[in-house]
Amino acid sequence: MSADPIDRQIAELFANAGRILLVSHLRPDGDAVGAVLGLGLALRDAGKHVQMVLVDGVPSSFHHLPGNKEIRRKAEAPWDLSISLDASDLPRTGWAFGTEPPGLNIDHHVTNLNFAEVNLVDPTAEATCAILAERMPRWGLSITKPIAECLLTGIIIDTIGFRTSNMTPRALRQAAELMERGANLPELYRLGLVSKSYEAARYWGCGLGRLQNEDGLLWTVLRLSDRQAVGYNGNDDADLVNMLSGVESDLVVLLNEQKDSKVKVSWRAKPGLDVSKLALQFGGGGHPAAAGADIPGPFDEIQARVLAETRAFLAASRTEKGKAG
Ligand SMILES: [Mn+2]
Repeated sequence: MSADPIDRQIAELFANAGRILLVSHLRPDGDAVGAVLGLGLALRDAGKHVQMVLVDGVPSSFHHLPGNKEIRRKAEAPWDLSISLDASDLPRTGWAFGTEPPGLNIDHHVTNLNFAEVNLVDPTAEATCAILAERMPRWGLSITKPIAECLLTGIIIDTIGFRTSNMTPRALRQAAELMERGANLPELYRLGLVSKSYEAARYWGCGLGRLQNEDGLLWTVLRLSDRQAVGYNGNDDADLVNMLSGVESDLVVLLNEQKDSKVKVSWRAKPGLDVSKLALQFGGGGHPAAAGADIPGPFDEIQARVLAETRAFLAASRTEKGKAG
């Protein structure tokens, strides 16, 4: 058994709850879907009544994951324990719990606000699913094949296929263990990360056609009209920003227009820059190498503000580096 007191605390929370609500963040990625399903299915196997909620539903690239059809967009009271997964603050969950803070918060974002009664936040973990893969056995939960498939998907997606700068041997060992439990790595990798629809490829084309390079700052925009023009059904960027992070640059910014006059901004940086600080300035959060924010307001105004702040951030970090070097 583990010596970490929080593991005992979490096992106790589970023991004392019959009805458990699990929620993750808006515009869910593979780590969000994988964490809700992985922990949700395990708690159900342990005899709990489980509700799994994603306010924006499950994106089509994760429709192959076991149990995904049971995920609802709205929570139904009552529940004895509510759990937030992979979300650094309460608004990020789409207020799925109402305004009450949840009982438990499990996350790996360095910007997490520790907003729950019990908080398990490990910024050294590559994915929330990696935290779960490591600790679920300590909480008395078994990782069956379907659960291993969900958790491995979260690790694959958040590490963009084991290649982000925060990768550790620990995550590779966890992935190996999940494979030993029956998860098919090449298949989950292909379905979750590589495979894209024709519409998604054309949607990329809209963003790629406008790509700008300002001395190492790479930026582009996706508009609502682009989605309509190419028939793309998602409300995300179809992973364009991750693709752009492979293009030579110091920093990548993608502005993605959303309904209800908001703009979803994503930053990607090469090692040595911490864009989570930039995202925090705009009310968002994330990791040093990958961060984002949802910013309300007119598109052009936000574009001007975000680009100005990002240019200033990059200039300041270059000056610092010049001094240090
Ligand atoms: Mn994550």
